[in-house]
Amino acid sequence: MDIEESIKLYQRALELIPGGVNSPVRAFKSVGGNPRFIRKGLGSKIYDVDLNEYIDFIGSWGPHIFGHKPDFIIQAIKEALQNGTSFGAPTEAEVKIAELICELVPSIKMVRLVNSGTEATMSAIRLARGFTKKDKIIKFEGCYHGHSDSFLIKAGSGALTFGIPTSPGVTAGTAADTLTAKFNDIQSVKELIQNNKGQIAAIIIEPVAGNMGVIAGKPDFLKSLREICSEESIVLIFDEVMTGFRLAKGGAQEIYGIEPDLTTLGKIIGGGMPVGAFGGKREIMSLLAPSGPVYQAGTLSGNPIAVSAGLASLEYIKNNPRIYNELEIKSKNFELKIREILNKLGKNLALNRVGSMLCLFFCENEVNSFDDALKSDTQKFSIFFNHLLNNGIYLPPSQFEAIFISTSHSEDELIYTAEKIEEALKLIY
Ligand code: KE4
Repeated sequence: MDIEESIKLYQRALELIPGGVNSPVRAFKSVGGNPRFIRKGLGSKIYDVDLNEYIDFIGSWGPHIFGHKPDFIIQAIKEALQNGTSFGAPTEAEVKIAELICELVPSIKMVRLVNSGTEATMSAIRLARGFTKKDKIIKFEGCYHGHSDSFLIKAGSGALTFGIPTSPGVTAGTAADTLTAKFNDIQSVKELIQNNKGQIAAIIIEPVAGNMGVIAGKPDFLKSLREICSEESIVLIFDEVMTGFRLAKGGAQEIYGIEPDLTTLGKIIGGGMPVGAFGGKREIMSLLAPSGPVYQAGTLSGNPIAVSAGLASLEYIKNNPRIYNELEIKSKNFELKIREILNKLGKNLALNRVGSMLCLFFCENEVNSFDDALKSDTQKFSIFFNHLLNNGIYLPPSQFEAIFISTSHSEDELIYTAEKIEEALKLIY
């Protein structure tokens, strides 16, 4: 596969952009080789600057549940562009998307738009601290909530991929206020609460973790978390930046039937443009400036072009809820194909799937926790990744990410991908 132009661009990028990329996980560091510079995407495909074609299972890390360049999103952006790009003043579109988010996610009674998932989670934590007048937070090892200081403690995603789950530059004071528990281990949460009685403002969790590979929160674990937070006056925050509108129109909380106090959103609500949001109980949200004292702001928050893409995305979801059934059938069939291959090879690798998010771990037995995920053989994953890449299949370049299936992936593409997965596994084992 000729990747000459990508190589040249990477060399130029490395001169001026740290690591040659604007987000670390894009650099292919853990899988080796030259990142592909992408020129365009259409449906389930992306094309690099050497015009190589790939079936895309990253989908821009989650936003593209409908695949690249869906007509209804492009049309919405074109229409919004006729009126200009940004006003720094309220617009009708922001009211419409707020109404839609609150309609689709009933636990959200009020919502504030921001520009990324990081801004959403960072602001939600500040709000929870302002509401409870307590300082500490609990997060879970392997969960990733963006790159604000409070969360770069034993974080997942790129931080985990590069072996820097706790980042330099995070002060001891900040780190002291972030306690880490074990995912799916309610005892570890109870111990932290016992040892920090009355000091914990919030517990933030990905109800289905997508940043240490894919690991579902166990229903009884999440239910206990809800109960404990209610008993201890701790704000329960579901970070649904990835799972929101991905797993169901109401996100993971709809599937589990659990109502968090606050929810953070991103990715799909921007339809590929930079939009994040956080929302939840009215008595908490109303503490936000200018209605309350907890400050939060943003020049481009609610940007009309970005919101137009998000609005089109959510309106499509509202009008076509059957997409989740279709995605479930498509994703389950894909999972079964891979399980058949693993059975044929006699390899009991862990394959986790929730809806259209899945991950094949290069370790035997089950993966239900961060410690389990760490047992994965990242060398084997690298061989797997590169075999697929060289056969025109673009997976997340890390064992600790999620594969996303979209409405635009065809049955033939999934069959082809399964065939290449079988080839790669035969190379490895
Ligand atoms: P952003 O700031 O990247 O928009 O969102 C941060 C974030 C928050 N919460 C969850 C559950 C997330 O998954 C993310 C971001 N996800 C990663 C992919 N695993 C972003 C990819 C990247 O860092 O380039």
